[in-house]
Amino acid sequence: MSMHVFDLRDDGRTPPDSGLLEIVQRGLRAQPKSLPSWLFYDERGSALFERICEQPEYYLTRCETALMREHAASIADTLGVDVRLVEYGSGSATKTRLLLEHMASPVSYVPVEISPQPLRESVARFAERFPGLPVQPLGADFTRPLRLPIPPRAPRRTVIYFPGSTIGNFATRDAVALLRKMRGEMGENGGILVGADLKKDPALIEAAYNDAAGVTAQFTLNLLARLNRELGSDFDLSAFRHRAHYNALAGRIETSLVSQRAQQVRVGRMLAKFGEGEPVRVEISCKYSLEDFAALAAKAGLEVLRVWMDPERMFSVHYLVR
Ligand code: AVI
Repeated sequence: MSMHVFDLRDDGRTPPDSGLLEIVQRGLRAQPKSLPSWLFYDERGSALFERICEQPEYYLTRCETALMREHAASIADTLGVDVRLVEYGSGSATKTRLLLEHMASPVSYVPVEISPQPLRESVARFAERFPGLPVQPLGADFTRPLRLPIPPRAPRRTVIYFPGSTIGNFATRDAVALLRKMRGEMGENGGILVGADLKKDPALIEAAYNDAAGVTAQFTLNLLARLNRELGSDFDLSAFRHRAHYNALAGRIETSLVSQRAQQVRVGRMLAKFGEGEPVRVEISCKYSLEDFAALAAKAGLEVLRVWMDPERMFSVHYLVR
């Protein structure tokens, strides 16, 4: 089990302890080249991600919010009373608010977030909206084992909320390891409420990652700007292009930065060579059928107790139990 948790450190989603330079050099030495997707989320990258969520092609946020508007009462009813709600991430304002509004006597709300500023904002937001609700922020990387704060009173159950299809950014083996870790944290009687994007017309999926306004392309390229700033590397941003392609066989979007010409880039003392058209993989976004997701959960020793979908059946939220 702890082996699996440590495996998560190489999954492309998990911020490391070891030096950034080392991680980047290792990724650029690999064949094919790849860089971890957590590198997207510096201040500008996080702001760009917010803008992605507003793009008309990026249906995920719109559909998950519609789902929560439609089903929050039923979801809250399924979770039951006296729940401690632990959210992986810093309180996706609308969705979490909708859920908490319908929950009967929640014991506490525990947002888990590695970046201090979003965590502070989340606490302020929820304290204002739910004055009677104990908010117990936890500054931590949710992919690592967590020590949850002692709740103000004994909860009937702990529910881990993981919205937004972030589970899809983990390869299967790492997603299973993460679900297994959650299974331990929720305890015997607990549950996991997790958002997952559904398989659908590949054209719709591809459009979501190739918005016409080019925000996703900016988001992807910002990764190189971040490396230039933080490592002093000399990536020429105009010599790389964003590419997001739906691999129907694997059921996932594969996002790469593609070198537009043969070039060399200095990264620390390393001179990284890129061929013309050579891709650097920076993200995967897995899409599931309901059966796929149930099979994934089963690998982690979990079963789907209930599933909800938005009216267009684009997005799903699953309630998993032991
Ligand atoms: C955070 N995650 C669920 C997003 C996704 O859809 O995979 C990240 C993203 N990458 C490009 N657009 C959005």
